Amino acid sequence: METENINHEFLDGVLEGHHPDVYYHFGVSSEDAILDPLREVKAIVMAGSGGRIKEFADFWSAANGDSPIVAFPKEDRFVTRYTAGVLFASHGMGMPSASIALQELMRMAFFLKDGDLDALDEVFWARVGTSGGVGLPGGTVVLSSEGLMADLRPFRLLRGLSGEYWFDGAFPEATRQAILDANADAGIPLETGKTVAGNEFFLEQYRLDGALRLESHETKMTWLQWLYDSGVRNIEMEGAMIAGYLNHWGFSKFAMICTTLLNRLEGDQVTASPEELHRYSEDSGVVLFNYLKSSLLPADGE
Ligand code: R2B
Ligand code: URA
Repeated sequence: METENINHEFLDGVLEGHHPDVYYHFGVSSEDAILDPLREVKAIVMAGSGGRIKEFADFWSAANGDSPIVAFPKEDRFVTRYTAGVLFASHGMGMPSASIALQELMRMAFFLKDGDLDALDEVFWARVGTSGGVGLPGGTVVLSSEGLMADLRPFRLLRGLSGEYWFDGAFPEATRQAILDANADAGIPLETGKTVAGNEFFLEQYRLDGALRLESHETKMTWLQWLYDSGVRNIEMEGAMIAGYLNHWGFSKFAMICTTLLNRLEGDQVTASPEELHRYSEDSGVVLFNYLKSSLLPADGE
């Protein structure tokens, strides 16, 4: 872990009892007993939608002998469930929303692990989501090797007085390989590649079907081809920030698992049927759970 990048000035005071930490958008604080069982957390799984979080938690509870599910009371921003060592939390759409969820989850993880950096580094983080494929058909699950912004540079934020804050978008190779290994027999089309996070579903993803249209067919195809030639295989809206923040604290186990809903080289509109969308979404969950089972559940016979 990169301890110098952790906000000890604020977070150590929580551990020392000087002040609580209020995870405002999750509706809980470090003083709430609801967090007690979460001290055992081994994985934190994020997804865009709250519905998905509830389905994931139900599945993981059933896979663990109907393990009890803890639900945070506030659900108007993010939906959260904890069961059998895994904290599932929604993050909404886009980096401004997901960064709020992630910063509060990182603070919560620090508190839950009592500031023990070795224990913290054992926690596996994942975002499971949807994306537009770049040269891949709908229904392909992409494991991200790197998260970049639309200009193929890493995530950055405005630093009002002096330029920008920059982050490292790499996803750890060993975790990616472990997920691939856990899914070798899954029968799900799995690819690895770079992922672009757009700040906008339409304009920063060069769609021509938005209310605003600022690109032509030629500029769109030039951008998409540049992405493809640079090793990008899908486009979504959070990964560059998520990798950047987790790298900033120095976590070593995290991944992004996103299914493609369409091939952006062939179009802009998501025309897959509800049944296809459901299957695509299930597949990315299967890839996650195969890994969680291989890494968190005791092997047969133990
Ligand atoms: C993928 O899908 C959402 C937009 O439809 C967004 O959250 C993302 O990254
Ligand atoms: N999510 C995105 O951000 N882009 C797509 O094309 C599909 C899903």
